[in-house]
Amino acid sequence: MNSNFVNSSVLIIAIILIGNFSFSFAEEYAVSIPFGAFNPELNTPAEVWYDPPGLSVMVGDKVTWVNDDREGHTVTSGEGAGRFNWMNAKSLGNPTGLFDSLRFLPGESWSYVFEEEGEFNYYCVIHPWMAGIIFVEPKIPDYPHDAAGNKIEQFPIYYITPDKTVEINFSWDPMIIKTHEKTNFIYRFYDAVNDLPLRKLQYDIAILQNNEILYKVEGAVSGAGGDYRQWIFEEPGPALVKISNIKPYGSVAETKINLSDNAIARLADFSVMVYENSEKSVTTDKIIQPRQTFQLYYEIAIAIVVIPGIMLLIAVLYMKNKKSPYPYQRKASPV
Ligand SMILES: [Cu+2]
Repeated sequence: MNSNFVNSSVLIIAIILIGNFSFSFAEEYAVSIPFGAFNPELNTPAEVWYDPPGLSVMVGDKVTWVNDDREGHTVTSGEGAGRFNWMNAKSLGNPTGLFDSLRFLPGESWSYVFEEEGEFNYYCVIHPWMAGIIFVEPKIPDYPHDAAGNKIEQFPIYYITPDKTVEINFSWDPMIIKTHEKTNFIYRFYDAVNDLPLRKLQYDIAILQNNEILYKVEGAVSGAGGDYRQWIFEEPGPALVKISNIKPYGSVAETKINLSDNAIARLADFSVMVYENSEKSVTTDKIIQPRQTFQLYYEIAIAIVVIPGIMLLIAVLYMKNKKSPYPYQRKASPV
């Protein structure tokens, strides 16, 4: 083995390691421009204009479009014309100016890094029927955090109420909250002075989002001094779990501290962030399917075979009824 080879191997390994290190938080995706995308006709060999036509990525991810067709294409942010609008010369598409690959040839590719969340339509300015969409979702931290994105260093959270009487241990599971998925809010109450579990307590718990109370109930703990609530969020965005009005349940709380006086300052707000669950959100209605050959044949088949068949059946039944003017008499005759 010569030293040149060894040196270049080391260099390559170093590049790979550095590369992996610096890109470890961003994913890379590929979108193919399939053969036939240049052809706007219904029997185009392209199943989709861009493959996949809709793609979900996260902020910071890189998407590379590869031209597998036989003509040059562009990836231009904005709304395409649609096949039929283009055919009627009504539209050539509307670029937004956010990104534009300009024309790239068969075998070539073009990349773009999405730095903002949102939905980004794109199309080809040369063939304005070609359209695709990229859904860019916020980067989800892999650690527990509040609604502002602040990292929670100690989880469960140890929180002491403003009146310094009650400590609440509060956590949620799973740690990253997503829409359409069960979240458990788990909490325990402790005597903040003596660090003993508080049993026989009652409290109010509410879940709020977008200035709306999603859930509110009066809870009570006994036994282990803990409780939990299960919730499924429908909408992404910041949410708040409010525990308030903590007071003894019944006459006496099993504690050395006095919880019988004013409970107004005995409260806690825990903010959380709810993320869009991309696996469960339906985006298929936004996905464009160019190839309609099969569907067209199917519709023609209905027109040629099924409709005349039904008409024939109706005609036969009608004739049958005409032939028997006295159906009730005939039915009665065998007696
Ligand atoms: Cu094109």
